[in-house]
Amino acid sequence: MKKYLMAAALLAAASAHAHVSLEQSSFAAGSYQKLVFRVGHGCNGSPTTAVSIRLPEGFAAMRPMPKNGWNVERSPDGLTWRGGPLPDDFYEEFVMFGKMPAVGSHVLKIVQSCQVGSANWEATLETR
Ligand SMILES: [Cu+2]
Repeated sequence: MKKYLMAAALLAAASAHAHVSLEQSSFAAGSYQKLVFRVGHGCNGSPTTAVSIRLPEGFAAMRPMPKNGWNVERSPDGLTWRGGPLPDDFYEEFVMFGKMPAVGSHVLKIVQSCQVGSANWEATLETR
C-alpha cells in the first residue's frame, strides 16, 4: 500500500498534486457557493493541528462553517481553523460559504500545520 501511494505521488508530482484540495473548483462568477477543503492526510505522518486558507482579492466576506473541536480565526484575507489534532490516517473537510469573485482564475494559498512540520498547498478556483 505504501509503495503504491509513493508511486502515485511520483506520478502526480508533474500535475497539480495537492492533498489539501477543493472538492469543487469551478463556479459561476458572483454566485453564492460552499467551498469544501478536503484534508486527506497529515504532514509526513504527523497529525494536522491547523488549516489556514488565504483568499485572494474578490472573495467577499466568506463565512466559515463552525466545526466541533476546531476554533476559527478570521482575518481580512482568510480563515484559519485550529484544533484537532486530526490523525494522519483520517479524512476531514473544512467548509466556508460566500460570494464568488468576478470571472477569472483565483489562487488560494493553504497552509497545513501539523504537530511536526507543515505543508503548503495551492488550490486554483475558476469562475466563469
Ligand atoms: Cu498528498
